[in-house]
Amino acid sequence: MIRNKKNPPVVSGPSDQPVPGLMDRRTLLSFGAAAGTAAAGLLGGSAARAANPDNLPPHVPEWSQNLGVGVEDAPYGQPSEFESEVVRRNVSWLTATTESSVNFTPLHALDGIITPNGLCFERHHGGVAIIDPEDHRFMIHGLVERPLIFTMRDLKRFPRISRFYFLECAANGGMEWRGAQLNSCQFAHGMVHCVQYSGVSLRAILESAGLKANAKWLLAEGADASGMNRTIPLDKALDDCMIAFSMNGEALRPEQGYPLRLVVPGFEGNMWVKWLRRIEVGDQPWHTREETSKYTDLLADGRARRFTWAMDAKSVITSPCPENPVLHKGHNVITGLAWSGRGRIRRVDISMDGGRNWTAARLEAPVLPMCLTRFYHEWEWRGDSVLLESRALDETGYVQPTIEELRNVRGTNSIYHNNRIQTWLVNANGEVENVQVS
Ligand SMILES: Nc1nc2c(c(=O)[nH]1)N[C@H]1C(S)=C(S)[C@@H](COP(=O)(O)O)O[C@H]1N2
Ligand SMILES: [Mo]
Repeated sequence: MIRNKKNPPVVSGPSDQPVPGLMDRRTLLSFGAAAGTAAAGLLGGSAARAANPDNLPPHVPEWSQNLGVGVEDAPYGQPSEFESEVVRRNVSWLTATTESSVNFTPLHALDGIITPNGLCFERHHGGVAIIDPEDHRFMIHGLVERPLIFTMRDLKRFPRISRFYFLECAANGGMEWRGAQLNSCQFAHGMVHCVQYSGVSLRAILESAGLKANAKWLLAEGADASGMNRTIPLDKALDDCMIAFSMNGEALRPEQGYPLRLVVPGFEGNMWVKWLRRIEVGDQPWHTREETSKYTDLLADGRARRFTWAMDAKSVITSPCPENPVLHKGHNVITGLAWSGRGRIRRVDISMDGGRNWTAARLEAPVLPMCLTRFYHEWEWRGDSVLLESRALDETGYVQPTIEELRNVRGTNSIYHNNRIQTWLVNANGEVENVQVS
């Protein structure tokens, strides 16, 4: 077993704070103070805060004795101040500048399948472009009958669709190829988010421009300083791509591409061009920087895979995890997320012994294609050390591989597309560590 080598700079949890005493569910219910502390730890990493006895039964708590805050105080709602630890975080040593950088979704603190807009990880190559939608134009040109330039208002008159999809950066988990590195669910897995997009189908836009007979490929380009661009195969564009202007019901956030982004369901995040300014139609791939020097998979023999578009099935247990130690013996809920860029998740298996024996977890509805799927598993913990794993299977029959199986095919030159089975070592004191088993 290989233990993680580096601790990330900012993670609250077992390394900073003592894990509260272990207790069974009955004891927990009769000691409300301890229960409050434990719950705070699970949700926000603030496990050390002790309850104020003046607010506990039989006292009337302070918030019941005074009027609350008036409605005008928060024209745009914010999370409770007690959730201030639930934020995107970056790893300061990872990139030289914040304009070409990434931060990570706090997966360990979320439930269900939707990522709140303010917690969606961000990845950009030239900073967040601040675009006035009145001045934004989207152009379609190349091998089309009618080159067109659209305003945002033009686009909003097309038939509208709304769909739930995950977006995962191909580099998610990319630091873990040579061993467990980051003792954190957020840093080892948080380059993924899942929201409901609203917009128009790319097919409708392409049809309005009229494709020429030799049209086979598209180039999508962003209006940010990086002018990031990627080649998209026409089949995919006509199948399920979207041009989105909303996420989770409101306008896209600036960091997610306001006012317009391309949605390429199931494909690597790099192809989901933000601040979308043009699509050029061509008859062959462009082989831009982002699909040659970057976002290709270097194999052991020195050759690189040309395109790796679809994100293979993957899963991770988000509790327990390094940020969420196990606080109680006896009954516990294991939960996590599974996803596949090739369709629906069919099953998620849980192992307590590093992958020797498996039992199926319960998938929570809805189970949608190319969308995060939430799973739960009931667990009686006896206080022994456990090698906890989850393994996703998708509707194509694909099974999430071990790191060993991945290395056998891919070698260790890779950065991208690391969908290995994650092992969390639950120690006898309840602390959880990122480890790799072989
Ligand atoms: N125009 C533009 N689009 C972009 C990028 C960018 O830097 N510029 N980054 C890409 C990468 S590498 C990823 S993983 C996703 C990240 O999307 P998010 O910031 O919404 O999480 O956007 C992609 N689209
Ligand atoms: Mo990415």
